[in-house]
Amino acid sequence: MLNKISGNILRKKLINDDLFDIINENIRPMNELMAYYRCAIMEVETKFKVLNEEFSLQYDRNPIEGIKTRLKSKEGIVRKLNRKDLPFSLKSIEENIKDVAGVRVICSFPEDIYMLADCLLSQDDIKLIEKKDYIKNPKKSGYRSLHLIIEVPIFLKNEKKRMKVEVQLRTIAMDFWASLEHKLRYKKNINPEEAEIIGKELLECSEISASLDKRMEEIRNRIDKRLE
Ligand code: 0O2
Repeated sequence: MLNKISGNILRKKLINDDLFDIINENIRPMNELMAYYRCAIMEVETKFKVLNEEFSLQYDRNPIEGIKTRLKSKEGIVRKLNRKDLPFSLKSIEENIKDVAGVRVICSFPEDIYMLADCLLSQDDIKLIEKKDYIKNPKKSGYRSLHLIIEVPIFLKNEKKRMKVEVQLRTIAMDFWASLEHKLRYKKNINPEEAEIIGKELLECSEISASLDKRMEEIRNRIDKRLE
């Protein structure tokens, strides 16, 4: 009963114009920042679509099988700031959270990953911030992908803003593996022993899948040579 009364008093004290001002002051800039990240995703996605189109015209093949994009949720951003013990501010998000905007490019062959990364990074409006090559140096789990953190400009009414975007480039096989492994990572009801056994099996699968990628690429190159 006392809890209910004090709850009601607190509610009356909190729900006033000041509270709405606080919410508006903070929500609006956050929504604006998220919109800028969405624009940056569109810019990067278009760049890859243009490259795919050019290859399709010049070489009669598409190096890109698919592009997936995602904007990190506000909850995800807050959790990451908290995990890394970083300040909760828009400045801190822009400076420290490099994967708010994510673009995943799925290719058929490993060589295409490096070719596309080189093409993107040679564009004069793109700045490379960080590169992690989990194909040459796979993670302990067996995870493979090429990660690039880039900065891309977006052009607003009165200003140009440079936004960070995380680009993950991987083959269809690497993507297939990562989505299954991701399920294991986030399944809460698998006991540790079972998770270890599945983890070992997934590691083995990642090696089989990498060697399949390599063999398929060699076959593709042999076919291409014959057609020359
Ligand atoms: P989501 O929902 O996929 O975005 P950092 O961002 O640099 O502070 P970290 O861990 O060093 O953190 O980044 P890293 O390892 O370069 O890349 C993180 C992202 O890569 C993950 O995003 C996954 O998408 C992917 N990734 C990295 N390692 C693995 C792995 O072992 N298995 C799978 N399936 N994916 C992996 P998030 O943050 O997990 O979430």
